[in-house]
Amino acid sequence: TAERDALMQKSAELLKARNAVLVAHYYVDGDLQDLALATGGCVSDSLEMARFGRDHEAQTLVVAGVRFMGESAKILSPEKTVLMPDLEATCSLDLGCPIDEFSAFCDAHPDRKVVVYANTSAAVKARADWMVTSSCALAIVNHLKDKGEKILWAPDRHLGKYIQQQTGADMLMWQGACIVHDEFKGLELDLLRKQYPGARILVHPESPTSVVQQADVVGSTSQLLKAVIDGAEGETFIVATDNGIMHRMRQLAPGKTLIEAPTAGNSATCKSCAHCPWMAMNALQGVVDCLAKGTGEVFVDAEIGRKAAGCITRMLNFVK
Ligand code: CIZ
Ligand code: SF4
Repeated sequence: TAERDALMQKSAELLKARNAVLVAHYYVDGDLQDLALATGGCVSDSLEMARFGRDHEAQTLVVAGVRFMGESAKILSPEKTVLMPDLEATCSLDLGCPIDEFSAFCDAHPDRKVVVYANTSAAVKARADWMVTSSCALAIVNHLKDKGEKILWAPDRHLGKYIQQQTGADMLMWQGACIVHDEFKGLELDLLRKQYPGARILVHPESPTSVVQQADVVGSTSQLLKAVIDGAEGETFIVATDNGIMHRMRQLAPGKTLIEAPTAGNSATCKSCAHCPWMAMNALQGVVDCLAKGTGEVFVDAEIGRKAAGCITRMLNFVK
């Protein structure tokens, strides 16, 4: 529409005028993803977003995603200005792992290495030994297991269980979940699979075990995207992750058929159920507002940021 085009243009002008770059997650609105790519920014998962923001020369980072992504950007680049289209955009994993309770849990198990998922607050990361994302969690947990370490894992219980099964590591688990991925249904997926016998099943490991068990590929958003791109021409995929990713999948793999994995009730064809309400808070108007008015600035306490940087940097050095 004309309104959308005007907002796109206004955003692009402001990004340039403010020496800012847009760093967007695969789950945000397709317009924001397109804007990021058209203006020299990136569309990616939380691992790549962190790296991209750290390495980019722009003085201002606009992070379209959820709160912990803005915080990680600020932690890695304390000298940069980090803005978000909507600071209220959070995550059920972050909300479900408050620092006081988490810290007490860690204190009760001093013999364990504390490994936290990226989807946590800066304070939780500051209490951890390692941060991981779903792209590198298996490799890092394997590394710790090989060193004979026992692990305290937080906060996603499904991802934790998957990694424990794959690695055989000794993992004590926080019981958090992603409200989006937790809704994928194993029984309905099984029915859908029978309707599309040739389809390959792609699953993000924040999904329940009954769904992960049916996967041909289990992986992070970027790994699932790669599986679609690498697939045969005309191949069909059933995708169990936030449906925001469909935008980029369709752009990069136009010849493939993509079907959303079922979420609610008995419907095997439930549409648009799996979308994160916090990712959805990111809008073009928010990009314009934060750049024009300086709203949505992310601040992280300096001492917490310094400690959290240690565990994020440990991961980035491990994966490079
Ligand atoms: O579900 C999320 O928030 C994901 C997949 C984050 C990430 O690692 O990109
Ligand atoms: Fe958090 Fe799930 Fe939303 Fe990702 S999709 S931000 S894990 S609630």
